[in-house]
Amino acid sequence: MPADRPRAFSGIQPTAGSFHLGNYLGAIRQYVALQETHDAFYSVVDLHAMTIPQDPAVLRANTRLATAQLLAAGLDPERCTLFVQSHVPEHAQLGWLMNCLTGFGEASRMTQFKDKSARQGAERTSVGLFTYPVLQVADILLYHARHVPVGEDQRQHIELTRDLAERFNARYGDTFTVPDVHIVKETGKIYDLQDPAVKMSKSASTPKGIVNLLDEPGVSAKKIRSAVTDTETVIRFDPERKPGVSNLLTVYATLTGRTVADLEAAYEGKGYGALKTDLAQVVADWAAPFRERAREYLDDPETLDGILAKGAEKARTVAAETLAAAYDRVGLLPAKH
Ligand code: ATP
Ligand code: LTN
Repeated sequence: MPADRPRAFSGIQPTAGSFHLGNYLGAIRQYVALQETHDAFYSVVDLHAMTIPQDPAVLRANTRLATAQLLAAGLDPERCTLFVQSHVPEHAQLGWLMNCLTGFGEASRMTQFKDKSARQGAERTSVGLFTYPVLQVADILLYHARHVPVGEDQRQHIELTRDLAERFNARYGDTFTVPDVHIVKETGKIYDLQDPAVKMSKSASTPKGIVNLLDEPGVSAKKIRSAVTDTETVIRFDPERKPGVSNLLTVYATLTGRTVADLEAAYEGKGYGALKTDLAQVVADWAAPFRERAREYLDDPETLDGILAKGAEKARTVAAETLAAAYDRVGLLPAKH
């Protein structure tokens, strides 16, 4: 990988068996695109997944499953560095320094934490969930990432990353690259099929509201056909007044490469039923080879683990250097070997 390419970094949690359309269109698709133009690092962030209770065997299986899906979606280990977060201990180590740089009030303002902890209740919410955005900051800063491809829900965490990088640099001297958020406007927020006012989410959506990438085509088709729309009949992109239909048009356009205007013209005079049936087919056509490729990787855990081992080795080279510089800057006494 040419060294003059800007760095990109993103992480994705192995918290559910299957990724959903929001993950793919909002984030993973951008990972695939950026590996062509950037020196890209992508991590299956298993330490982040632990912020909510995980069954150990399921977490282990889901970590491989997440990796297989990223590869199936088009990540190429020759073009990017793909690794598991816990294989690179520097993430937790820099995370501690960042915890000590973050204000309690500042962390308390993270809206994703507020939403999730409100849903679970304070007693069942771990301190790990509270400091989760700070670990994310460490993930990004370790690689001097310039661009961080994510969905809209992550914007505040990237802003925190910028703030902490600037704070560290101001206090201890220039050490970290201040990253830019990379959110694609059209697909940064894909909505729940049953409630087009909220994002499609692994943890918050009802099963009917999510299209899982690994689901059988029949299951996804049924969900798409019962997507909530509105009482009109005209197929028009208008997120304010017609959020359900607009969401379907976004998914349709992105998966096919057609423009929304082209779709509006093609469906003029047709009903929502036709749009939904066709979209179900578009999703099925996209998902079939994806599922097949994911299955192939899962059937060959040695290859999968080999890819992750190589990725971790490459990631560690970069991460260790950054961590050493940060330790030095803050005044930790180096160990003598
Ligand atoms: P949860 O809602 O339980 O936090 P999630 O479904 O958001 O989980 P994550 O693993 O947190 O999944 O997200 C992985 C990536 O997918 C992130 O970059 C996130 O911004 C993006 N993403 C998640 N949901 C959507 C969505 N509905 N639309 C666009 N991007 C999304
Ligand atoms: N918090 C993110 C996952 C994540 C991430 C990162 C994203 C962890 N570390 C670093 C971008 C960069 C999420 O919940 N989707």
